[in-house]
Amino acid sequence: MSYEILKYSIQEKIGIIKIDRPSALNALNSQFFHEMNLLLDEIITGKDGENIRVLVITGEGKAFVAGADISEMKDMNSEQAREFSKTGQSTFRRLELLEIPVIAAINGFALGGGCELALACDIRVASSKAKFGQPEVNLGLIPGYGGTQRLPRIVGLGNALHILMTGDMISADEALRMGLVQKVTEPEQLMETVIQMANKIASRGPIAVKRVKSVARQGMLNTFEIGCALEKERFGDTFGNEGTEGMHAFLEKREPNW
Ligand code: CO8
Repeated sequence: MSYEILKYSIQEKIGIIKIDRPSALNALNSQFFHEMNLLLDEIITGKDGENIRVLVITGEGKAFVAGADISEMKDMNSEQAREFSKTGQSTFRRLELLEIPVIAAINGFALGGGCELALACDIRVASSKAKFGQPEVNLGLIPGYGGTQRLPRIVGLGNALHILMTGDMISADEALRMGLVQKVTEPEQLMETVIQMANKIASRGPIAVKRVKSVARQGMLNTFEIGCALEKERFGDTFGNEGTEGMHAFLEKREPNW
């Protein structure tokens, strides 16, 4: 399927989504959400037999995403705004719940809905030129795609409220210091670094990788005891299949046959 805003390519086991609307700094409009949901359907069903192991999301030009599309939102009433928020929230939740890991390769501005998109990814790698922020309060708005909920969980309440209440942008290095991103690279090395990371993850036990994601994410939403009970179950599941093969391969000094 061809899309207007999203460019999708596959490099071996890595799917790469590029948001390609640089004239509006990749601002998120209804068309984006429509295409993203179609693409997620394709990825989940493994259409055309393409079973990717890691998904990467990046942006074209000087922005990752500079926010929700202000031109589209400016004349909405409350009901329409709630609908737009619901669409964004459910799309980002689908992304977050994908079984495979999702890495955000943040090439530039990640503001408002763009920062929220990055927050819904599992790992964030930023170009040193990237800038982060939740500038909604500058417009008299609040985040609507999960930012008020994910940001405090990722950077802690104080850091999150500072970002959410001032509307200020922070640099990639500040984002790294507070754990908002996991790595910062020179701009020209961003994609190479992310693809290398994705390839490394793709070379690990594919079922194990999916399981660490789901157990860690479910554990964050539950008590420690529930998380540990889930871990024990999934740990046990790895025996008799991928885990057994991985351990045998190690002892036999050969590559595992996943
Ligand atoms: N929406 C629509 N268009 C945008 C957006 C946006 N978020 N950001 C930039 N653009 C457009 C500009 O209007 C401009 O268009 P044109 O060339 O036609 O004038 C073009 O992109 C280039 O932008 P600039 O000329 O402003 O580029 P600069 O390099 O000078 O500045 C900035 C870059 C600092 C990123 C600046 O563009 C900016 O401040 N953008 C807005 C950032 C922002 O406020 N984002 C938050 C939006 S609100 C939001 O995301 C809420 C999410 C939850 C929604 C819930 C649903 C209801």
